[in-house]
Amino acid sequence: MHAKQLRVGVVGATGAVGREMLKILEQRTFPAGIVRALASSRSAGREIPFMGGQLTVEELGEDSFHDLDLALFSAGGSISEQYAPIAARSGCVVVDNSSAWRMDPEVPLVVPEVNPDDLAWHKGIIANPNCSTIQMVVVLKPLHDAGKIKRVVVSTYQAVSGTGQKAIEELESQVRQMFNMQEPEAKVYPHQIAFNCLPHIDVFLDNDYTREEMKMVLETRKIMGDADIRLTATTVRVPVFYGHSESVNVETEKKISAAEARGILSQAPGVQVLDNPGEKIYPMPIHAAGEDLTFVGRIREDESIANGLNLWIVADNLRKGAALNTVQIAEVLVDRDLVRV
Ligand code: NAP
Ligand code: 3JN
Repeated sequence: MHAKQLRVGVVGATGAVGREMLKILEQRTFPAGIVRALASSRSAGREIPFMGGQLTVEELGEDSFHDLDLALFSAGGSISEQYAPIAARSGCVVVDNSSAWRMDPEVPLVVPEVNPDDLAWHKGIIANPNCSTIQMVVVLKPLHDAGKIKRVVVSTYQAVSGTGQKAIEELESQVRQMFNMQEPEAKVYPHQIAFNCLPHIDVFLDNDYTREEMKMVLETRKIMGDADIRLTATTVRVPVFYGHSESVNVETEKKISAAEARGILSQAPGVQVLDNPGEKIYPMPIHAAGEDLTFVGRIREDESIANGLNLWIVADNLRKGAALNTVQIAEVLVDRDLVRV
């Protein structure tokens, strides 16, 4: 079948990530003949604008995939666990945004700027990494190639859109409540998020790290193909709507000066260096929101060790962190003829 006739399903099409996926399919004129929007029975029948027309949301079911070639999933881990194998068995290739399949050795975990060749060994399911991992590895990979990374210490500043549509609404309504002298009501997060920071993303594990923190450790090693990289993370939710920021400290085997790092990163695919302290130029979430690149600045040598760098990395978490990376994976699958149509 010609690529133009690709039949694509978006699972979780009504959510924060799903809606961004539809936007990106449209913006990048993805070669789809048919696009179907799938979600739960709650939103079946709803209309979503797409390519100048409307898509009617269909309820996801086991028979949703037999006439699809490609499905982009963003409806949570339990939906992916249940439906991705059903889709793959029926010949529909899945690109999954959840953590359900990321660490499965049979499933490639891909950031197209870093490890596109891993797509060659897919068996029907491909995993999209966590947003905080994606924006970090597009910057780390060229530095790893230049000087071999030994250790990374990262702290994140993550926007509420990472939690989904209800969290975006919660920050909005808490800000409104506080300006009206009312008690802010917390339903999505365990504490008030407006004018606050929560060092708590996803659940706490037995080692007292959160699952978000451990995702960054394990996913980075798998994507970079280097089990020896040591990494430790602290992930923090901040009252920002769109755009995750990260403070990243990197120790390399071979010294990379700040000037060399700027040169390397200015050539890196998907990366833009914004680093001019004299002019007060550095990446910020207000500028990264709606953009496709990952921005890096505040590039400094870590003066406390021989071979260290400090970096500040910002990207749109719903785009590069989720929907865009998923669509980019799908584009590589199409370009390399890795979708069975
Ligand atoms: P969201 O705004 O809450 O949207 C959830 C979506 O899942 C909605 O479309 C919802 O449909 C759908 N859904 C829920 N239950 C369903 C069911 N039983 N059957 C079919 N569809 C169902 O959440 P989001 O922020 O878009 O995130 C969705 C998922 O994407 C997350 O759970 C996570 O796994 C993944 N994600 C990944 C990253 C990343 O870092 N790569 C970032 C964010 C999210 P209804 O409208 O019918 O409820
Ligand atoms: O919190 C963020 O900023 C990113 C959230 C990602 C997320 C949210 C709910 C479930 C994930 C993920 O992609 O890791 C999951 C999941 O475990 O699938």
